[in-house]
Amino acid sequence: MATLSMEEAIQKAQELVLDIDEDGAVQLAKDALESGLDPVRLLQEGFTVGMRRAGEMFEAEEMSLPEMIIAADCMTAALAILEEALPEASAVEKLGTVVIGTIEGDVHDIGKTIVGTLLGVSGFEVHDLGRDVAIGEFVRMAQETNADLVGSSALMTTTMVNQAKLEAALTEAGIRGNVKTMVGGAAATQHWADKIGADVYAESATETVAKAKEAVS
Ligand code: B12
Repeated sequence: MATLSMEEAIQKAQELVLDIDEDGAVQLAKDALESGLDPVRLLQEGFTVGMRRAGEMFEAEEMSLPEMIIAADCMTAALAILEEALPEASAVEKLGTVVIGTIEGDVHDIGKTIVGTLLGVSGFEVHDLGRDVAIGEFVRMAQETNADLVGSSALMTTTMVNQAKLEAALTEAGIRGNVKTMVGGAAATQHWADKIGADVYAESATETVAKAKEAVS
């Protein structure tokens, strides 16, 4: 195998998602690791950018739903390989406890999983509730784990309203003062976070880690 450069790998990751080539995506992930490339950059600048482009193509009716499903499978398969190469948290001391999930009604979980994984390897104790998570489940888990941070992901305009409902539910349960909330996913913005009173908005997994550290410090 010829050694890959970071730029080549990023470019190839974007193309493979759009070509819906799962075997190619898996091979690229393996080759990139063998070449000693940064798995986080490959995820963020390569596969994620390709997935976003897939969404634009779907919206423009240049990609069908079944193709979008396979594109997502390509990214998930590559993620499974790259995840293993993420460095283990070096901090002996736990930075804080995070409850994270994709909000009720929404099944998009690739980005949320990357965020949860990166928070975990950065020293947070992460409770990933999965996707289409009932608002009450976020609240129950936050209470049970005495969470410092509660993060929700929303990718659709129809489901982002549930992030606002989560804010209200945490307040109603009397624990909003004890936790910081984080919102993300393609539907969320800084403006949305400000509007619903969420403490943190982040656009990417690395930005989430930086802001989560800041929020608990
Ligand atoms: C892949 C995908 C799917 C896959 C999901 C597979 C899976 N397991 O997740 C499948 C094919 C199943 C799917 C289904 C649907 N989808 Co879809 N999908 C996408 C697509 C193309 C990419 C999403 C993705 O994985 N991106 C890559 C990840 C890595 O990026 P990310 O999620 O943004 O995450 C990053 C950041 O946002 C941030 N982040 C993420 N979560 C969090 C959480 C916190 C707390 C923080 C701080 C940060 C953070 O960090 C992440 C890493 O950097 C998007 C397009 C887009 N622009 O997002 C459409 C998109 C979201 N889907 C869309 C639609 C309409 C649907 C369907 C309704 C289609 C249908 N007709 O059935 C269904 C929805 C079903 C449901 N109830 O949820 C629309 C939503 C439109 C809207 N504005 O509401 C989009 C925008 C496509 C489009 N342009 O039309 N989809």
